[in-house]
Amino acid sequence: MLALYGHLFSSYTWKALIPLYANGTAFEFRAVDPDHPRNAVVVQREHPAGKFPVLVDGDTAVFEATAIIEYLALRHPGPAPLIPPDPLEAVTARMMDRVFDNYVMNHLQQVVFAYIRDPANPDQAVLDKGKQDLLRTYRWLEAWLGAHALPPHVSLVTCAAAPSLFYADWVERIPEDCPKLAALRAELLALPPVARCVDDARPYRSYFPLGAPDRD
Ligand SMILES: N[C@@H](CCC(=O)N[C@@H](CS)C(=O)NCC(=O)O)C(=O)O
Repeated sequence: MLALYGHLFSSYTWKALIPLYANGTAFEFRAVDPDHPRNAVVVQREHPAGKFPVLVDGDTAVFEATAIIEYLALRHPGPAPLIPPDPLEAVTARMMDRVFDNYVMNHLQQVVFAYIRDPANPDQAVLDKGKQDLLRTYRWLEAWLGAHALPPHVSLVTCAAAPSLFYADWVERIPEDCPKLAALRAELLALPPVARCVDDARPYRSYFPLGAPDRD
Protein backbone atom coordinates (compact mmCIF):
# COMPACT_ATOMS: atom_id res chain seq x y z
CA MET A 1 0.00 0.00 0.00
CA LEU A 2 1.25 3.46 -0.91
CA ALA A 3 1.52 5.98 1.90
CA LEU A 4 1.64 9.75 1.47
CA TYR A 5 3.01 11.85 4.31
CA GLY A 6 1.86 15.45 4.37
CA HIS A 7 -0.69 17.90 5.70
CA LEU A 8 -4.11 18.64 4.22
CA PHE A 9 -3.49 22.41 4.29
CA SER A 10 -0.07 22.15 2.62
CA SER A 11 0.14 23.30 -0.97
CA TYR A 12 2.84 20.81 -1.91
CA THR A 13 0.85 18.02 -0.29
CA TRP A 14 -2.05 18.99 -2.58
CA LYS A 15 0.33 18.72 -5.50
CA ALA A 16 0.85 15.02 -4.65
CA LEU A 17 -2.76 14.36 -3.61
CA ILE A 18 -4.25 15.67 -6.88
CA PRO A 19 -2.68 12.93 -9.07
CA LEU A 20 -3.55 10.23 -6.53
CA TYR A 21 -7.19 11.36 -6.46
CA ALA A 22 -7.32 11.87 -10.24
CA ASN A 23 -6.25 8.28 -10.86
CA GLY A 24 -8.22 6.75 -7.99
CA THR A 25 -4.94 5.33 -6.68
CA ALA A 26 -5.27 3.49 -3.37
CA PHE A 27 -3.07 5.03 -0.67
CA GLU A 28 -3.01 5.82 3.00
CA PHE A 29 -2.68 9.46 4.04
CA ARG A 30 -0.34 9.95 7.00
CA ALA A 31 -0.74 13.35 8.58
CA VAL A 32 2.39 15.18 9.62
CA ASP A 33 1.19 17.04 12.69
CA PRO A 34 1.74 17.09 16.45
CA ASP A 35 -0.80 14.27 16.92
CA HIS A 36 1.28 11.91 14.77
CA PRO A 37 4.92 12.38 15.78
CA ARG A 38 6.01 9.12 14.14
CA ASN A 39 4.96 10.47 10.74
CA ALA A 40 7.19 13.51 11.24
CA VAL A 41 10.09 11.17 12.01
CA VAL A 42 9.67 9.50 8.60
CA VAL A 43 9.62 12.87 6.82
CA GLN A 44 12.68 14.12 8.70
CA ARG A 45 14.53 10.94 7.82
CA GLU A 46 13.58 10.71 4.15
CA HIS A 47 13.54 14.33 2.91
CA PRO A 48 16.84 16.24 2.86
CA ALA A 49 15.17 19.31 4.38
CA GLY A 50 12.52 17.46 6.40
CA LYS A 51 9.74 18.72 4.11
CA PHE A 52 6.59 17.04 2.90
CA PRO A 53 5.09 15.47 0.87
CA VAL A 54 6.95 12.17 0.99
CA LEU A 55 5.56 9.12 -0.80
CA VAL A 56 6.48 5.67 0.50
CA ASP A 57 5.93 2.68 -1.76
CA GLY A 58 7.24 -0.46 -0.06
CA ASP A 59 10.98 0.09 0.34
CA THR A 60 11.00 3.15 -1.92
CA ALA A 61 10.66 6.70 -0.60
CA VAL A 62 10.07 9.46 -3.14
CA PHE A 63 10.25 13.13 -2.20
CA GLU A 64 9.76 16.43 -4.00
CA ALA A 65 6.23 16.71 -5.35
CA THR A 66 7.31 16.82 -9.00
CA ALA A 67 9.30 13.60 -8.61
CA ILE A 68 6.35 12.00 -6.81
CA ILE A 69 4.16 12.76 -9.85
CA GLU A 70 6.78 11.39 -12.25
CA TYR A 71 6.98 8.25 -10.08
CA LEU A 72 3.19 7.83 -9.96
CA ALA A 73 3.03 8.19 -13.75
CA LEU A 74 5.56 5.36 -14.12
CA ARG A 75 4.63 2.97 -11.34
CA HIS A 76 0.95 3.66 -10.65
CA PRO A 77 -0.49 4.95 -13.93
CA GLY A 78 -4.18 5.57 -14.41
CA PRO A 79 -6.49 7.48 -16.71
CA ALA A 80 -5.02 10.89 -15.91
CA PRO A 81 -2.17 11.80 -18.31
CA LEU A 82 0.17 12.98 -15.53
CA ILE A 83 3.08 13.09 -17.99
CA PRO A 84 1.55 13.72 -21.42
CA PRO A 85 2.31 10.89 -23.88
CA ASP A 86 3.30 13.39 -26.58
CA PRO A 87 7.00 14.19 -25.92
CA LEU A 88 6.69 17.89 -26.79
CA GLU A 89 3.64 18.22 -24.57
CA ALA A 90 5.63 16.49 -21.83
CA VAL A 91 8.31 19.19 -22.21
CA THR A 92 5.61 21.85 -21.84
CA ALA A 93 4.25 20.08 -18.76
CA ARG A 94 7.67 19.96 -17.13
CA MET A 95 8.55 23.54 -18.11
CA MET A 96 5.30 24.97 -16.76
CA ASP A 97 5.59 22.87 -13.62
CA ARG A 98 8.83 24.76 -12.95
CA VAL A 99 7.11 28.10 -13.65
CA PHE A 100 4.38 27.43 -11.08
CA ASP A 101 6.79 26.14 -8.43
CA ASN A 102 9.58 28.68 -8.92
CA TYR A 103 7.73 31.84 -9.89
CA VAL A 104 4.32 31.46 -8.25
CA MET A 105 4.73 29.20 -5.22
CA ASN A 106 8.17 30.50 -4.23
CA HIS A 107 7.06 34.13 -4.47
CA LEU A 108 3.90 33.60 -2.44
CA GLN A 109 5.88 31.66 0.14
CA GLN A 110 8.24 34.62 0.65
CA VAL A 111 5.23 36.67 1.78
CA VAL A 112 3.84 33.85 3.93
CA PHE A 113 7.23 33.29 5.58
CA ALA A 114 7.49 37.02 6.38
CA TYR A 115 4.23 36.71 8.35
CA ILE A 116 5.36 33.50 10.04
CA ARG A 117 8.63 35.15 11.11
CA ASP A 118 6.94 38.24 12.56
CA PRO A 119 3.12 38.04 12.45
CA ALA A 120 2.56 41.49 13.96
CA ASN A 121 5.20 43.29 11.95
CA PRO A 122 6.16 41.42 8.76
CA ASP A 123 9.07 42.87 6.82
CA GLN A 124 7.42 45.33 4.41
CA ALA A 125 10.25 45.08 1.88
CA VAL A 126 9.78 41.31 1.67
CA LEU A 127 6.00 41.71 1.28
CA ASP A 128 6.42 44.30 -1.48
CA LYS A 129 8.99 42.22 -3.34
CA GLY A 130 6.96 39.00 -3.10
CA LYS A 131 3.79 40.70 -4.34
CA GLN A 132 5.59 42.52 -7.19
CA ASP A 133 7.20 39.25 -8.25
CA LEU A 134 3.80 37.52 -8.21
CA LEU A 135 2.29 40.26 -10.37
CA ARG A 136 5.14 39.94 -12.85
CA THR A 137 4.51 36.18 -13.09
CA TYR A 138 0.75 36.71 -13.39
CA ARG A 139 1.27 38.99 -16.39
CA TRP A 140 3.77 36.62 -17.96
CA LEU A 141 1.31 33.73 -17.53
CA GLU A 142 -1.50 35.83 -18.99
CA ALA A 143 0.55 36.41 -22.14
CA TRP A 144 1.67 32.76 -22.27
CA LEU A 145 -1.90 31.50 -21.97
CA GLY A 146 -2.87 33.80 -24.84
CA ALA A 147 -0.41 32.02 -27.13
CA HIS A 148 -0.26 28.43 -25.82
CA ALA A 149 -2.46 25.66 -24.53
CA LEU A 150 -1.73 23.77 -21.33
CA PRO A 151 -1.59 19.97 -21.60
CA PRO A 152 -4.93 18.27 -20.87
CA HIS A 153 -5.88 17.78 -17.19
CA VAL A 154 -4.86 16.14 -15.01
CA SER A 155 -1.18 16.55 -15.85
CA LEU A 156 1.91 17.56 -13.91
CA VAL A 157 1.05 21.19 -14.69
CA THR A 158 -2.45 20.82 -13.27
CA CYS A 159 -0.95 19.49 -10.05
CA ALA A 160 1.50 22.40 -9.79
CA ALA A 161 -0.80 25.16 -10.97
CA ALA A 162 -3.84 24.40 -8.81
CA PRO A 163 -2.31 24.79 -5.33
CA SER A 164 0.05 27.59 -6.34
CA LEU A 165 -2.68 29.72 -7.96
CA PHE A 166 -5.11 28.91 -5.14
CA TYR A 167 -2.82 30.31 -2.45
CA ALA A 168 -1.14 33.00 -4.59
CA ASP A 169 -4.50 34.67 -5.13
CA TRP A 170 -4.90 34.85 -1.34
CA VAL A 171 -1.57 36.71 -1.12
CA GLU A 172 -1.99 38.98 -4.15
CA ARG A 173 -5.27 38.82 -6.04
CA ILE A 174 -5.01 38.04 -9.73
CA PRO A 175 -5.73 41.47 -11.25
CA GLU A 176 -8.51 42.28 -13.70
CA ASP A 177 -6.01 42.61 -16.55
CA CYS A 178 -5.27 38.86 -16.25
CA PRO A 179 -8.67 37.32 -17.14
CA LYS A 180 -7.17 34.18 -18.73
CA LEU A 181 -5.22 33.43 -15.58
CA ALA A 182 -8.25 34.05 -13.36
CA ALA A 183 -10.27 31.72 -15.61
CA LEU A 184 -7.55 29.06 -15.36
CA ARG A 185 -7.66 29.28 -11.55
CA ALA A 186 -11.44 28.84 -11.58
CA GLU A 187 -11.18 25.93 -14.05
CA LEU A 188 -8.61 24.20 -11.84
CA LEU A 189 -10.62 24.66 -8.64
CA ALA A 190 -13.64 23.06 -10.35
CA LEU A 191 -11.74 19.82 -11.11
CA PRO A 192 -12.94 17.10 -8.69
CA PRO A 193 -9.48 16.14 -7.34
CA VAL A 194 -8.65 19.80 -6.71
CA ALA A 195 -12.08 20.57 -5.19
CA ARG A 196 -11.49 17.68 -2.80
CA CYS A 197 -8.18 19.19 -1.66
CA VAL A 198 -9.81 22.61 -1.17
CA ASP A 199 -12.68 21.09 0.86
CA ASP A 200 -10.49 18.85 3.01
CA ALA A 201 -8.31 21.86 3.87
CA ARG A 202 -11.21 24.07 5.02
CA PRO A 203 -10.87 23.12 8.72
CA TYR A 204 -7.31 24.49 8.69
CA ARG A 205 -7.92 27.89 7.07
CA SER A 206 -7.22 29.68 10.33
CA TYR A 207 -3.59 28.50 9.91
CA PHE A 208 -3.07 30.85 6.95
CA PRO A 209 -0.64 33.44 8.33
CA LEU A 210 -2.10 36.40 6.40
CA GLY A 211 -5.66 35.44 7.37
CA ALA A 212 -7.70 33.46 4.86
CA PRO A 213 -10.09 35.56 2.76
CA ASP A 214 -13.79 34.76 2.96
CA ARG A 215 -14.06 33.13 -0.48
CA ASP A 216 -13.15 30.01 -2.46
N1 LIG B 1 10.31 21.51 -3.01
C1 LIG B 1 9.43 20.76 -2.11
C2 LIG B 1 8.71 21.76 -1.22
C3 LIG B 1 7.99 21.11 -0.08
C4 LIG B 1 7.53 22.11 0.96
O1 LIG B 1 7.89 23.31 0.94
N2 LIG B 1 6.75 21.60 1.90
C5 LIG B 1 6.25 22.41 2.99
C6 LIG B 1 4.73 22.28 3.10
S1 LIG B 1 3.90 23.01 1.72
C7 LIG B 1 6.81 21.87 4.29
O2 LIG B 1 7.20 20.74 4.38
N3 LIG B 1 6.82 22.70 5.34
C8 LIG B 1 7.18 22.26 6.64
C9 LIG B 1 8.63 22.46 6.94
O3 LIG B 1 9.36 23.05 6.13
O4 LIG B 1 9.03 22.05 8.05
C10 LIG B 1 8.47 19.90 -2.95
O5 LIG B 1 8.30 20.17 -4.14
O6 LIG B 1 7.91 18.92 -2.44
